Formats: sequence, C-alpha cells, structure tokens
Amino acid sequence: MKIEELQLVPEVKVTDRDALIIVDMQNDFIPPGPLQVEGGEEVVTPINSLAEKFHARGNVIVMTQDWHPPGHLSFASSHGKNPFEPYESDGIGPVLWPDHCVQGSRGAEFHPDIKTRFARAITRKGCNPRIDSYSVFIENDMKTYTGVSGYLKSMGKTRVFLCGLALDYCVYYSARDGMKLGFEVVIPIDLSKAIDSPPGHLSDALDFMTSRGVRFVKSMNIVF
Ligand code: VGL
Ligand code: ZN
Repeated sequence: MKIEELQLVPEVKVTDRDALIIVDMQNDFIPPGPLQVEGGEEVVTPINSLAEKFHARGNVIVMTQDWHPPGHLSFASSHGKNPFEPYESDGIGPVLWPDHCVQGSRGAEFHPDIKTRFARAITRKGCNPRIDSYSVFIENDMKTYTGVSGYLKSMGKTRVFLCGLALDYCVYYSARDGMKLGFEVVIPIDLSKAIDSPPGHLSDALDFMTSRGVRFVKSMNIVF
C-alpha cells in the first residue's frame, strides 16, 4: 500500500499512559547526510512542536540515536560492497548501508534544529558491531532488549507515539516490536519519512503495520 492509501484515525487524545518516541533525528539521516532520508528536514519543526506539547503535559519523551562502532557490519564498506546492495545475515540486512552514525562523529549528533531538551531519556542503539538494531525495543537478533520497553512499562505507559526516521526502518521495526510487547502504537504519519530501499520496502512495512493494528494519524489531529 501507498502512504496516501492509509486509513487515518480522525483524532487521538493524549492521556497519562502515553509516551512519545523520537527516532534517529541525526545529521546522517537528514540531507545532506550520507544516508539521507528524502524530506527528513521537513519533519524537524513539527516534531519539535509535538514534543513541546507532550512535555508541557508532563508526558515522557524518549529520543534515540543510531550509534554504530566504526566498521559496523551493517556498513557496505565492511563487506567490500556498495551501499544499498541486498545483503541478509543474522542481525543484518535486507540491504547494506553507507557508513553512518559512527559513535562520536558529527553525523551521529542530533540535527542542530531538533530540540533535545524535552527528552527525559536518550537511548542509543546499533552499538553491537555485529548486530544492527532498527527497533527502539529489541535488536535485530530479535532477542536483545534495549531496555526502553521496561523503562516505559515501569512508568505505566501503554501506548507509544512513534515519529522520526526512517518510516520503513527504525520507525517500522519499533512499531512492530512495540505491538509485540503489548503497547498500542500510533504513528503521526506526517512526522516520518521513508528510505524505501529495496524498492517496495515501504509498501510492505505499511501493509504489515496496518495488519497488526498500528494506527496512523495526522499530527494536527493529536489533541491534548
Ligand atoms: C536506520 C538504516 C540504518 C533508521 C538506521 O534509523 O531507520 N536505517 N540504520
Ligand atoms: Zn544504522
């Protein structure tokens, strides 16, 4: 399915049981970064506005950073291959990436315009040199937890709003794992952009999320 074909819920009201997760708003994912997501710069300001409202209401906000060691196995350069070449092994794939979000680099820093001051916690993922972690909750080995689900559950959170980059990778895997872990998941669809590599990956992600009951809403229809 295409983004335009998604069924949107007319309105979502934020309650005390909601958390906001802002995924990977880092220089390398935003033009002109090496793994730039088209339109990534467009979501910066509206994400700041949503974060401000969650924060003002007293709701917890978690931000994430993709945080790879040099030579990470998700990098095409680590295999002598080209970025975006298909590659699948335990914890890596379905494609290889340009070098990105190397720990401590400029590219791994948050975009200068994204406001980090509303975040209660900032969590880093993809730190294991051999395993990627698209999901905020569980690494791509599908068994190593990041701690974020326990953090949110211990605060009584039952629903997560997911925004940021990229819609068909880190947001998608987080939505999938969030549902699996028993959270309700809402995606403000105008606050996320997709990579769509390999072609069709976005469409498959949207189909899967829809089938699992992830809900999509326009950020203007989130009420406080
Ligand atoms: C991501 C590809 C590689 C993401 C991270 O944040 O969606 N995508 N690493
Ligand atoms: Zn990565």
